[in-house]
Amino acid sequence: MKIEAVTLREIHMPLVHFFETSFGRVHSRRILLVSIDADGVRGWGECVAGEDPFYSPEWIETAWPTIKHYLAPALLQGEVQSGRDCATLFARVRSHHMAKAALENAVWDAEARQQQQPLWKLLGGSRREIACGVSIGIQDSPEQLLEKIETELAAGYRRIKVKVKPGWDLNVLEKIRARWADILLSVDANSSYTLDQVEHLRKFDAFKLLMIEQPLWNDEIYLHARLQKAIQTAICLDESIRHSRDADFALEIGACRIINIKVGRVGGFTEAKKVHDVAQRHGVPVWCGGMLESGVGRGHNIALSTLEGFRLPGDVSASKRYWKEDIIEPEVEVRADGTIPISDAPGTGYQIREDLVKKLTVREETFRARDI
Ligand code: OSB
Ligand code: MG
Repeated sequence: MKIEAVTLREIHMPLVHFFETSFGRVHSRRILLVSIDADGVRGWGECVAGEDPFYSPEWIETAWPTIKHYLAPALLQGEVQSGRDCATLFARVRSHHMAKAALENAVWDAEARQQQQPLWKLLGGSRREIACGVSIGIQDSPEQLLEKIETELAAGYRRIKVKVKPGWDLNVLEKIRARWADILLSVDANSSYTLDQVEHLRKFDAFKLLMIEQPLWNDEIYLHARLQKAIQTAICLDESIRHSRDADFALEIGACRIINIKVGRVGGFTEAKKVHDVAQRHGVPVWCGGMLESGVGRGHNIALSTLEGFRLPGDVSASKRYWKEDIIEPEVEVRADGTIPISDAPGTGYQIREDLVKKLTVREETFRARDI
């Protein structure tokens, strides 16, 4: 594979509805897209770093220069045969997983298009449809949350996840369970509790949740094992799992019973597959997390979710829940039974609307092999 150019673009896309987690509310996304040109095909990747360093230390303003000064030059100078080679090439740069994933995934994307193969097959997937859940942020009122849940259930989604934080937790769960006693329900705390709140967290057990996602510190695994021993509800780790060694450690010490895989958080498809494999070895289910992606990242999440171990519905939902108009064609649609069918088309099966991307672009920079 001869990689001729790497292009970074920042696009702005307002969300249809704001999204609020324990660390803040976002109304509009600044999305960093990466494209690579190689042997006459173009591969796309999305950097899922946020507008702020609140979910993890990375944000859009660290990703851009990290790609510009380190990762893109490494890719343009290196001998890359496939997406699999990228992780080694980027290893000298510590962390910056979301920046690395954007580039690595663009290479996988290009490789799939070049080989006229579906990306999901290249990744080793087997599922012909994937199960979808939704992540619903903190709302202005519990009534607004119930309305949202009602809409998503009517659309067919198979699992409802609600964001929680101290002050927006047991009170809303009571209201949800009073109305829907049996739905598949989980919560995501995004690290908003501490271990001295174990008595409070034990009260979540009454609501028969599928899981509680990342209750404690974003950079902590051991104390989650202490918490998991003290509560019945299965813990799912998100922020804490940065790579497959974290996953192995967490499962060995019993820090969680489920793992959320986000390809950006772990640094690309290669590492995401490794996390998946570790979980499989431990007999633990994984599911695909979301980062409010545009169609580029969404298409990649769908491909990843076809791997066998993705046994629980992911935060992979329809484009229209986020965007008035997505940058892919067709948009991601979810069927009435809460699934997305997997296409046999080459690449992701979704085409990038380059005209629309161009219209939404607020900054753009291209790096070429000959400039280095
Ligand atoms: O913790 O899963 C999370 C969005 C931004 C940052 C962190 C998280 C989320 C979500 C959104 O839950 C999932 C989605 O893309 O719908
Ligand atoms: Mg989460």
